[in-house]
Amino acid sequence: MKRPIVGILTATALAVGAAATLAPTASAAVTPTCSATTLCTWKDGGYSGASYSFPANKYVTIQKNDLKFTDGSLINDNISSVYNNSPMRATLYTNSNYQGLSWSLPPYTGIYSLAGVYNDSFTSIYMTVA
Ligand SMILES: [Ca+2]
Repeated sequence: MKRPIVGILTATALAVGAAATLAPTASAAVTPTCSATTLCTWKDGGYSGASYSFPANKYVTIQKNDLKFTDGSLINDNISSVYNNSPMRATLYTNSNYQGLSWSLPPYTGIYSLAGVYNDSFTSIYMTVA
């Protein structure tokens, strides 16, 4: 009788692990280096690697602007961590023109490491008064 029970528990643990892997990791504990009143983006997870800071007073379609990180690589479909160091709300979208899947960041919050469908996928960003 023990074997079936162990089997069920293992399957449940694996399902929880898979779900956690797909969700972005929000982190309030780590505050990155990010200029005031900007939305900072990084090529790599952990607020590391090449970066780019968007002024927190406009919306941006990354793809159309051909914006690049500090190392010259395209920002489009390449953001792996982001921090909103501004009093505005920032919503990032996987498609241009603020469409597709989205992730909304309240003021002064970030995503330490994007994962799953959100990693290397953002193409437009819209910022509004929080
Ligand atoms: Ca990346």
